[in-house]
Amino acid sequence: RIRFYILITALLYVGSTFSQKVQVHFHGATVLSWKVAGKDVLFQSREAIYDNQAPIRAGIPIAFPHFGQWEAGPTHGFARTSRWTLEEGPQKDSNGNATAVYSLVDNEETRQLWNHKFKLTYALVFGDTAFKTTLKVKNTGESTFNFTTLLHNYFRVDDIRSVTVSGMQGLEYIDKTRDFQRFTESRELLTVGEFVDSVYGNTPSSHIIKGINGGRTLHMEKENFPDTVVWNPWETMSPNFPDLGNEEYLSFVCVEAGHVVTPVTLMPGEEFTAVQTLTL
Ligand code: TA6
Repeated sequence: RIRFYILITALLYVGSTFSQKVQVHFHGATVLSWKVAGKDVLFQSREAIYDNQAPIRAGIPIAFPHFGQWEAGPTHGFARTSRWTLEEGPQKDSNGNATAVYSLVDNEETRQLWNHKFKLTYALVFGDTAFKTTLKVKNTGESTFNFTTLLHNYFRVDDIRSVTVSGMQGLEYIDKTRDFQRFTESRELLTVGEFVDSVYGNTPSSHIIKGINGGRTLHMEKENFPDTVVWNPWETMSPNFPDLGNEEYLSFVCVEAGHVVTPVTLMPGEEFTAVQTLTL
C-alpha cells in the first residue's frame, strides 16, 4: 500500500522573535508537532505508524464518538483513523496567528459502525506561544445521539520522573490500573513513577504541567472538557505498544482534555463545542 503521507506544515514567523512549526496529518487531523522556539511541545513516537490506517502514536489524536474500549468499533472511536478534509487555511488571521480548519462528516464506514449523521469541525489557532483547538460536533441527522470525546494529548517531556500536573487534589478518579476502582486524589501535584491510567471527573478548567521539553511549563485551559485523563504506560506496559520505541515512555506524558465520564447527548441540529488552549 503506497504510503500516502500529506503533511501540512505551516512554517510561520509570528511576531519578530518567535517562529514555530506545526505539522498536521490528514489522517485523524492529528496534530503531529507543535514547535515553539525550536523545541517540540508534542511527542511523536519513533515507531509511530503512518499507513493511513492505524492511529498515529503522536501529538493530539482525537477520540470520537467513544473514548476507550468500544464494543461497536475501534478503541477511542473512528475519528483518529478517518481522513479529514482541510476546510480553511493554513493562513494567518488578522492577529498574525496561523489558523487552519479541518472537518469530518459521516460516511459509509462510520455509519456502519455508528449509524448517525454528524459533522466534526476542528479549528486550530497558533499564536506566539499558544495553541488553541476548538472542536465542534454537530448532529446533522434526524436521530438523537450520545458520544464521548477527548483530545489525547501526548506532551514531550524531558523526563517523566520529574513531571508534575496540577489541579487534581480532592477529586474522585477512576484508576484503570486498579480494576477501574474509584479513589480520591490526595496529592496537590501529580507525579508519575509507575504505570498510570487515571480518569479524573469534573476537573478544574486549568492544569499546569511542568517538565515539558526544554525545562518548560505548559498551561492548559479547557472549556466544556470537564474531565482529564492522565496516562503513561511506564516500562511495565510499554511492550504492549509496538508503535512505542524503547524507553520512550520516559519522554512523554498524556494529559487529555475530554468529555468522557458522562456522555454528551445531541438532538438533531444541536451542536457541541469544546475548547483547549495550551500556552507555554
Ligand atoms: O487515554 C489513556 C488510554 O485510554 C489508555 O487506557 C491507553 O489505552 C491509551 O489510551 C492509548 O490507547 P491507544 O488506543 O492509543 O493505544
